[in-house]
Amino acid sequence: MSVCLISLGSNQGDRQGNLDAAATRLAQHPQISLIARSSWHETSPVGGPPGQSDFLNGAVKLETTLSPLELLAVLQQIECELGRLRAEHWGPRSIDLDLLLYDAKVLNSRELTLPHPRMAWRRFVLEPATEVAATMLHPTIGWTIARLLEHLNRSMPYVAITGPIAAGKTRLAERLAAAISARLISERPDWDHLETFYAHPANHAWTTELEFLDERAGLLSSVGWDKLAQSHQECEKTPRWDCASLSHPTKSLSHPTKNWAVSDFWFEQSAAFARAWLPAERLPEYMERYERLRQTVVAPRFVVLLDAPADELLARVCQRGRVCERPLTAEQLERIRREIVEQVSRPDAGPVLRADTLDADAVFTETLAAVQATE
Ligand code: PH2
Ligand code: MG
Ligand code: MG
Repeated sequence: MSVCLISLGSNQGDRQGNLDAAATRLAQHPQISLIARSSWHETSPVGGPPGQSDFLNGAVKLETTLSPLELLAVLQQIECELGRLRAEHWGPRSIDLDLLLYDAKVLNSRELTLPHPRMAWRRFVLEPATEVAATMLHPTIGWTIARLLEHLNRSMPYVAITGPIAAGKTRLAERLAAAISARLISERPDWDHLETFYAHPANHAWTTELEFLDERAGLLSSVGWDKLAQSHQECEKTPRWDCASLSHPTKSLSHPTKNWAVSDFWFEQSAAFARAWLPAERLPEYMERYERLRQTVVAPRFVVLLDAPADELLARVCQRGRVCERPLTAEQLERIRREIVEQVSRPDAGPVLRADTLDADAVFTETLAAVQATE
């Protein structure tokens, strides 16, 4: 028997009737036994077209002898029987059944991604899920469902954007900051130093990596964020989102988002760059300093990983024409890319939105929806 966690959502027709009917049909399936059912939560729509009605969301925990794909087929069958028409992406639906967790299975296939790729920062998923599966583990993040929800509640309203060189981190950070009136935390590399470094990486890696590390630690020092946290809590009392402006992402949002911060780097990416550039014998000394500084920086609510193949990165490096970056090779870019992907895959990285797409608009929309889902 496998233990599974399912989320349910409805914002069309008889919402409560739809959720009840879906839960009943699951319970009646010969190869499924329902273990627990959450209460139904009224939630604001996240993402999708403007003017959608509020959702009713819930979660169920079940045991089954069905395989992941068989269970997915059962969920789709029930959606279909309850009148789900697949139309617009993130559009209104009479019923949506999402497979969040199947034991501790990790799967990336065309039909199914496990765990559900967006579950870790969605309040409308985690609040009901905590009622039925507080102690279930998210297999890649390594946190329980209850801890993921606690992280949403306790972390600063802060998004860190990471990725290899020329992935588009600064562009996304600026665009997001403008859309939600967030404070932009931007690193300002010393281009002259970088030019010397890229010309002879072996000679200058130590000072360069320490400069990046210290600058990031300074920018993210938890000193000064306490006041921000307070004003954010006060803001919670006022309406959260201006839905009209959300559907036009170029307009800025008026409300609580003014307390968000966005950085065009992630503190932990320093360790990935250090592994890529430093000689192995200097790494322990670097890591000692890194671990000490890590205790002093603010942790993001979630990280956005911008990824692209090395040859695409190289093309963009050439295109943007920074003199200092000319010596960079595809091999070096690939090494950095690999180390960053490895870093975000570590259990202590917290929730990560992976954006493997080259479509900047799609990544922006996805990131904006993620910010909204945490609120
Ligand atoms: N589902 C979505 C997109 N947005 N918002 C809320 N509040 N509840 C949902 O279930 C939901 C959503 C995609 O499935
Ligand atoms: Mg869904
Ligand atoms: Mg779905």
